[in-house]
Amino acid sequence: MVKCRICNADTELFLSLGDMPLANNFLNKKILEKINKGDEKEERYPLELFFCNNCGMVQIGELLPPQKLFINYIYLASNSETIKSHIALLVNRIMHNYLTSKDTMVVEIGSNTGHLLKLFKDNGIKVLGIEPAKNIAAIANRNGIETKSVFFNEKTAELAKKKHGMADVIIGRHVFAHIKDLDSSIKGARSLIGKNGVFIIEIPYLVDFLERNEFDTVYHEHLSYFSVKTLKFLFNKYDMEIVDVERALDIHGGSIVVYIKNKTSNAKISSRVSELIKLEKEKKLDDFKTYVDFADRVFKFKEKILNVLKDLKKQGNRICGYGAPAKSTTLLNYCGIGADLLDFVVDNTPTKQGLHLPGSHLLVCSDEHVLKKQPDYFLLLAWNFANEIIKKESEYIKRGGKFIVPIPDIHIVPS
Ligand code: DWN
Repeated sequence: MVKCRICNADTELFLSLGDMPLANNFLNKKILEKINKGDEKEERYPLELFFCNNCGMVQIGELLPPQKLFINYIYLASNSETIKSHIALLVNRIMHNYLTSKDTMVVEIGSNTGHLLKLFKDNGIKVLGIEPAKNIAAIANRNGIETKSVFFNEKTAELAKKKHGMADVIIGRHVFAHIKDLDSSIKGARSLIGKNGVFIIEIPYLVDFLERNEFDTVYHEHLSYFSVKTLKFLFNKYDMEIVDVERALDIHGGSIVVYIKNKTSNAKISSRVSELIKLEKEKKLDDFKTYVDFADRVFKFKEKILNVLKDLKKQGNRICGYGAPAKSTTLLNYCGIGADLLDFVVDNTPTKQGLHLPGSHLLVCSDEHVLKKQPDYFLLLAWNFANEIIKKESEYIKRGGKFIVPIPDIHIVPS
């Protein structure tokens, strides 16, 4: 029985995606040869989703050691226009609403290459990055963004406070759902922001996850899948409260930006908090049947996408994958999509090019191959950037190319 990570009640299994490789564990040629010869085995772990009827928490069952997942990380913060404009807006909003004086400090958890902190630093604000991936922290420090290569927890928060003082803002974008030791991290944030600081987390939103059938965003890095109601319950245990929340509908499949303060701050609570909790009730997020229906749609998706791809292949079309996101590992491996259907994938991340995807072992090529190879179809694995990518690849489309967009519903662009 899997116990709830927040309230320790029994949870119920509603989706099993099978034994899955680690989403960002891309393989180099040498390792792939060893695996193909049988000299090495590719790690796979059960990937299952559970629901807690008591507090509404949705979580995976297999909690792997963070050291295994994040010490040497391949994901470079997105260089997409969609994310860049979102971050610029978010930083402006934070500076306007929460950073009243110049003599302030912003700490980012999971700061990656320091791209977000740079925006604060360029405005004269003291910044500190916390990034456990040593390879990525090194890039941030080379970029002049002071970054500690540690996991954020109560201990490292105290060290940061001793050395740099209190933080007016702690921000974590798409990292809170990855945290295994929630207790220590929340206690660390509570202590570091003190009475008047704010803890800001941006996370995928459970309403969007369910409504848009985003099953492929389930992988071992993503331990938790939060509603506002569950977050409110969680932070209340630490005498903290959600003072505001904003939806970011086109970010990573639909996210929420949640602003949390210590209750001692007596901050005004935005009505947006209760409005989203009401929306979650209307969407029946407290009803197990909602999750069973979601799982049913996932089963049906697998059959549908395979039929679409097999029919196109039978008609003689060449199909490749577009984007090598972590979620492509779940989608391709759960649906059994491999070299029989896709020739290769393209991706504009230098650290991924030349490597092979986990499980499917498809080769990741640079996006110069889009026009060089001009396949008849691309399966858009980075569907969360569909608008941006389809706009960018106008020449490919002009030459007759088409995109199969799998999520939220399978459709072909241009139709
Ligand atoms: O939570 C996480 C999310 C936020 O980011 C992390 N666990 C890991 C990562 O997940 P992901 O790999 O699914 O993230 P992205 O940003 O959705 O990945 C998009 C992929 O597509 C990247 O590898 C870059 C690539 N891409 C591309 O090749 N051409 C993206 C764009 C916009 C493009 O034009």
